[in-house]
Amino acid sequence: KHSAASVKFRRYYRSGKMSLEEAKQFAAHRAVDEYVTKDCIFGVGSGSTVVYAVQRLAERVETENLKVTCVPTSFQAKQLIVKHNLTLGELDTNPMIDVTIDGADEVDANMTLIKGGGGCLLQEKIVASCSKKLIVIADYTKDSVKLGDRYKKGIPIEVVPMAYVPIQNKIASMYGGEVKLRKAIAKAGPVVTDNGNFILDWIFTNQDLDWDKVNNVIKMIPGVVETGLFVNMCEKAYFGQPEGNVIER
Ligand code: ABF
Repeated sequence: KHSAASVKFRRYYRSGKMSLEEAKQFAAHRAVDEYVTKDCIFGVGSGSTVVYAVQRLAERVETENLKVTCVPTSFQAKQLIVKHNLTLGELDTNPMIDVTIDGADEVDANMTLIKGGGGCLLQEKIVASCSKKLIVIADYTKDSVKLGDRYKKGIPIEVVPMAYVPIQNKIASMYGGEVKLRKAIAKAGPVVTDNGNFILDWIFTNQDLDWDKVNNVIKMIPGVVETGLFVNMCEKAYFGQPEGNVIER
């Protein structure tokens, strides 16, 4: 039996009036308008939701004549900055970032994130760690209670290529689940990140792990470069909703 609200949503959704993309756009615009209020150093995340944030930022820079320097978190982010004629910066010259807006694959009740579905987690975490605030923007499908409720592709882990097999074995033996080498779509070869590393996706089974502890243990395995677990890093998350509103937490 479907609730009245979900019947309404289905009809609304089927009407084509409201797409997932619009939900992302609502969240992105809200975040930029709330957190970019003056000249600043701005961290640009990766993924599809951030595209709407950069579009909004470019509009605001133009109309309000804002001085914003944008630090990318991936080749894709860099291209986005250049495409919108925004000022490109980097950590060498801008090691302290005022606010970073980025996407996520899942956000749990404690604001722990899974990131890296797009393979950009290393630079995303570095830039986030240099930012006074990390703001996450997403559509409603990312808003979970526990990690793994919705996102089933596992926690991405960036590793040095020569060590991927022993790391796979160690994670599986410590925590169970399945640890897969991420393959490039339609090709036999592995995905290689902007940093020349491989990605392992750890499909975990136990959703009640202490993710802060897990993150630290996995990071200590020689050959692990970074994990897609962002623990205690996210200041606020905006989730675009099918009805066009935005839930923030
Ligand atoms: C990036 O955006 C990644 O960390 C994450 O996997 C991805 C989410 O992509 P999208 O915004 O397209 O859902 O930040």
